[in-house]
Amino acid sequence: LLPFDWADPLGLEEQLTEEERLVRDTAEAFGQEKLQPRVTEAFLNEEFDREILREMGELGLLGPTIPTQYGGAGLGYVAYGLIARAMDRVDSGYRSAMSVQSSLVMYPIFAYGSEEQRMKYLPGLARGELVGCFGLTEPDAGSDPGGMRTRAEKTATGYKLTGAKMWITNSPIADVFVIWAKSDAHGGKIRGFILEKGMPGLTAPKIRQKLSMRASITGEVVMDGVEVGEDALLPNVEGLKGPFGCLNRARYGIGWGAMGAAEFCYEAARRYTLDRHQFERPLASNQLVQLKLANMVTEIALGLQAALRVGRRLEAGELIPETISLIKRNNVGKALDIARVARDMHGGNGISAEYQVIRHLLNLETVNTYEGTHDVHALILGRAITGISAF
Ligand code: TGC
Ligand code: FAD
Repeated sequence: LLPFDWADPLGLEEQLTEEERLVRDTAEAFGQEKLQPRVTEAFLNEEFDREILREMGELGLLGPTIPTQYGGAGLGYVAYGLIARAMDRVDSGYRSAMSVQSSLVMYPIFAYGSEEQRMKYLPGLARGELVGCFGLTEPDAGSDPGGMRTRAEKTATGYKLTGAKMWITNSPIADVFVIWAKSDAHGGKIRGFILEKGMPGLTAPKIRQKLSMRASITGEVVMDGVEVGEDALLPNVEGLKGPFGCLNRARYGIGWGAMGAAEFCYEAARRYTLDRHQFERPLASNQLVQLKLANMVTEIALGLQAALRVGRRLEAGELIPETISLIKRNNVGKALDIARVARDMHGGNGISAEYQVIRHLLNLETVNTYEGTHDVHALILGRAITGISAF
């Protein structure tokens, strides 16, 4: 008989390659040594330190699946997932910064961009010298991005963009804006455009007073007749499959990331209930407490195995979007439950920033909503199961 490993019961470790373990160790060390010491203040003060992206870039954590000739690390999807998990273990806001830059900005420029666009933007984004953002959601088009109002009108030399995007991670500090708009010149179809900071008519005001994701910066993107050249158009994709192609990658990363946040909460609850005594014995000696820890470790172990399976399929070129919905929805939902129970197990201390579980809980409320809400992913699965669209 082998002993039970409370931190890794199904042996994720032995399913990873040597290279993946190395990437994981680098990302975890960066998270614990560089991000963990500053996260509580950042969250309390509602601040994102832009230098974090440069630090991630130096370690090769940005655009890790992008080929090396464009500045990426040329790694597989499991390595990318392990980076997301390490960032989320500290704060979902830091994973957001990484996943927007990697999957929602670098990926579309790599997959849909011209060679000139790739060479112009990808190396700077990979180094974290440039910050990117991804504008799909609008004030009146969230779960239904096909209802967007942003328009690109043809001009003599390119396009003029008018509209507003809402809830855009990193927009107030972004240098590069990947914007999705309905283009008159393409029969009203959705097309992607690359805008740059400083263009006349382009502003990105910060959204203040968030009570979730406070260590991540979020803003609007307002486009008041922003004129761009023909070279701003992403030439190789048309329609909603453009943004969804990026979202597949980011949602997959969230499947791993949510498990990192959940692992933090589970480990904190385990440590706390072993250390704290009530009724002259450790809290962990109570059946109710052990049941909660057993539920946590079960969901985390299963969630990680599911994320690994989807990652290996992606690496084999097998992209089944509904399986990504399955892990995004389930792993975030379970992480949210785990964070709430961990908060409860910490008693009064559980509401203090010092113990951190409530920060994860608050963040996971956003993670449950962005990149497709929990219920929208149920409807994506429902459509695949029944053949009937219930949106
Ligand atoms: P539907 O008719 O289903 O599809 C329209 C076209 O898109 C294609 N498609 C996909 N392609 C690739 N991957 C996928 N996962 C795809 N899903 C759909 C589809 O084949 C079709 O192509 P074509 O060629 O026939 O035109 O579209 P619908 O309008 O009925 O949409 C339904 C629904 C609900 C699934 C979709 O709108 C949806 O997923 N809504 C959720 C919106 C969302 O996820 N927004 C995310 C915004 S970005 C964000 O939150 C970033 S947070 C970043 C951070 O900080 O981490
Ligand atoms: P709505 O679509 O209005 O949904 C409200 C509620 O109605 C939800 O519970 C939803 O599940 C439910 N609902 C909607 N339609 C149906 C239906 N047909 N059947 C049943 N229930 C339904 N977007 C970007 O483009 N880029 C970003 O970088 C980005 N970053 C974000 C960062 C943060 C901090 C947050 C909070 C959001 C971010 N988003 C971003 C936006 C995010 O993707 C949207 O908030 C999300 O897609 C939901 O859209 P909505 O807020 O308009 O909610």
